[in-house]
Order: sequence, then structure tokens, then C-alpha cells
Amino acid sequence: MPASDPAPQRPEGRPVGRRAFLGIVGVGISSLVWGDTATRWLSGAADALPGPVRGILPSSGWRIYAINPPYPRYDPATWRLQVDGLVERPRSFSMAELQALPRADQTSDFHCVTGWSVDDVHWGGVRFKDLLAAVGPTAGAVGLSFVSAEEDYVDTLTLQQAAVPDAMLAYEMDHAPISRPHGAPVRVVMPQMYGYKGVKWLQRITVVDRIEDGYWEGRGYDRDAWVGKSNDFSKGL
Ligand SMILES: Nc1nc2c(c(=O)[nH]1)N[C@H]1C(S)=C(S)[C@@H](COP(=O)(O)O)O[C@H]1N2
Ligand SMILES: [Mo]
Repeated sequence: MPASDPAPQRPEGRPVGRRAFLGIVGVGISSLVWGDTATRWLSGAADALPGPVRGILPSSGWRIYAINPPYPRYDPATWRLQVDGLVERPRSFSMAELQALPRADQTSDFHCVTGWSVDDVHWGGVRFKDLLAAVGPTAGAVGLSFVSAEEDYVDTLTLQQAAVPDAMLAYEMDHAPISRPHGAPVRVVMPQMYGYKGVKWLQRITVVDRIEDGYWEGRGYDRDAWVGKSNDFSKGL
């Protein structure tokens, strides 16, 4: 990358300097509490730990991420998912209407670009093709723009990417409604790409004729976030 490019920021954390590292060691691994704040902080910090120390930390398990806490709340009575843009029939879906669409179930692994993964996550929801069939994309449609209720988190998929067999709009995670920290009531699931493509607290899908940068992409990450193939700073900045 040319030196004039801004250094990419790592999602959900800052590079951790020597001082922060010494702070972690000073606290003592056994007293670390995996509460929200500690988790958010450590998720960035863990990558800076040397191998042997890092090995003591959990290598899997969810970290809850949000760019603009507190997590959005929603009212089930009035909540709607708006689907608009280049479609014949723009409309909004209540949860009951989403659940009336053909249901899809899958078990897939989840990978965050910062290096943590969760294996065998069960998702229940709707395939994008079934959602799109209800609105009818028009000529010129090339992608989907996903807008979170959490400002300013957005991301995109091309229509081809959204059509891979394990991409979906999920309303259940591990056989329960998606919890508030994990993006209630619906989130994007794209297991073949890094987790930042999976917009939580999804409130709007716009069918677009050009793909633009999502939140982390504007900060240096690839739009095409294929696991193992896109840029990935987990090996150290
Ligand atoms: N609205 C919103 N969606 C988001 C994020 C976020 O900060 N805000 N973080 C993304 C990233 S980088 C990851 S790895 C996953 C983490 O999902 P989790 O918080 O359910 O563990 O959410 C993704 N979706
Ligand atoms: Mo992530």
C-alpha cells in the first residue's frame, strides 16, 4: 500500500501499545471478566498479546460489537423492515410477514476479521432471493445496501453475493429470537465473509445500482470480505 494511504483501522479496536499490554498482564488473566466492556476492550487487545499469553484467552466465543452504544431498541408492535430502492413493489415487513416467507435454516461458522471465530452457529431466517421475490428488483439492480438502526453502520452485498447458498436474513440465532446484543430483531448473515458484512439491528434494505463502502470499508477493509482471501490485519498491523 502506498505510504500516502491512511493506515487501516482495525475493526472494533485500536492497536494496543506496550503500556496497555503491561496493563493487561498487571490485571492478571484470572481476574478478567468477560463482560461487555472488558470484552470490547480485550477484543482489540488480544491480538497484540504474544502467543503464550494469548493462548490462555478464549479462542472462540462471541464478542459483542457496536459502534455506537447503547444497542438500538425496537418495539415489536411497530417494528418494520423497510425494503426499497430499485424494486417494483417497495414495502415494509413486520416480523410476522418475514416469518411467513419461506423459512431457511443453516449451521455455519462465524469469523471476525480480527481473528476470533464461533463454530456451528445455527441461524433461522429468510434467503435473500425469497425476500427479493416479494418486492421485484428492477433492471439495473446490482446490489443490496443494508442499513442498521445503529447509526452509521451500513454494509452491502452484490446480488450475486447475496445469492450464495448460505447468505440470509436471520431472525433466529441458536434456536431463539436474535437477542438485543446480537442485533435484534434481524441481522445479515454471510458466513463466507468476515463478520463486519453482517449488519446487526437491520432496519432497511435498499436495492441499489452501485455498491458503496460500508462502515468498515471506509476504514480500510475490503468490500469483498471473503474469509481468508480479503485483507485481514489480524496478523498484526
Ligand atoms: N450495527 C452493527 N452491526 C455489526 C457491527 C457493529 O458494530 N454494528 N459489528 C460487525 C462485526 S465487525 C462483527 S465481527 C459482528 C459481531 O457480531 P456480534 O456482535 O453478534 O458478536 O457484527 C457485525 N455487525
Ligand atoms: Mo468483526
